[in-house]
Amino acid sequence: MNKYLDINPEVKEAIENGRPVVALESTIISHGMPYPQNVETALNVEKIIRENGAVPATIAIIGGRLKAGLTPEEIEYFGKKGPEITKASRRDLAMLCAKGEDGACTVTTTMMIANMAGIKVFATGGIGGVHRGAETTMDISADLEELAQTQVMVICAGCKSILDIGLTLEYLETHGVPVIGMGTEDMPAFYTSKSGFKVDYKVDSPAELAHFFKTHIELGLKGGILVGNPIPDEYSMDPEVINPAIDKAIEECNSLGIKGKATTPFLLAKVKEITGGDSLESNIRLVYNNAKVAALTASELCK
Ligand code: PSU
Ligand code: MN
Repeated sequence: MNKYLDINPEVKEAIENGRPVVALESTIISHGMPYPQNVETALNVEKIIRENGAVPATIAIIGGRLKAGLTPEEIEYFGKKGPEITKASRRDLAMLCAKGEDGACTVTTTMMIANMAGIKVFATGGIGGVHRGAETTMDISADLEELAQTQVMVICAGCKSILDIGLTLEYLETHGVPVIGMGTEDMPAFYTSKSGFKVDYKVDSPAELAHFFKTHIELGLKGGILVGNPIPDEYSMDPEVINPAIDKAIEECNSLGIKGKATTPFLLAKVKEITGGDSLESNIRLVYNNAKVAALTASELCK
């Protein structure tokens, strides 16, 4: 085992006995939602995963140790410290371990650490992707590169239209990452169930998804797969409300000259500010929905 990795006892026991485990990220806790809703959501997500037959493993870096599985106290710590904790992508991993510091794991580092621990299924809200205007800024999330090289299934509610969803799908195609729709042929757009872009394949159940992923693994294909699980209708937002809010957030981001790793957290916070609590409620609900599908899929994968 990697000498920097700590797997929490319950998670370890599950992995060793071939029982289902679902990885969860910590950037969504410390950078994606305000306190205390972030802690409440993270704990509820773990509960939903248990109720659906799997063991949750929230992933983070604490004092330079890579943690697969956090205690409720550690989740509280990440939620309370919030954006003060370094947002950790692939490039940050070695330095955080070398210095013995904390890091909030993005989709990228969660995939990396899940893979080190032997966890194959990961649930989150949204992934990073190709930003609008990337033709000139070259702002493309490391999440896409990680999907291209690490064999973990990521279940999300699609990408937010803070990104260029069409270009994000083109990038994934180039890198050979299959994009699967859970019960849909449309790539979901996070707050809404349809982006207007097609996924590569549609599946209709966690069993079908697990069968597909098992085949991907048995073929020895190196990268991950991306699953777009649409937000339930009752929680989806009105495009006429969310789209102008996103446009306004991007405008502000550009005029303030915000760049690099600060871009995504700024846009997420701005959209929330403009739409009030509505987008936060939708965000929380879609994460719950992804957690359930992930737990059921992980269970099927273990059969
Ligand atoms: N998109 C969301 N919510 C999030 C993120 C993205 O809708 O919380 C977070 C995830 O942790 C994701 C990261 O991996 O932002 C991507 O950041 P960047 O675009 O800087 O790669
Ligand atoms: Mn970026």
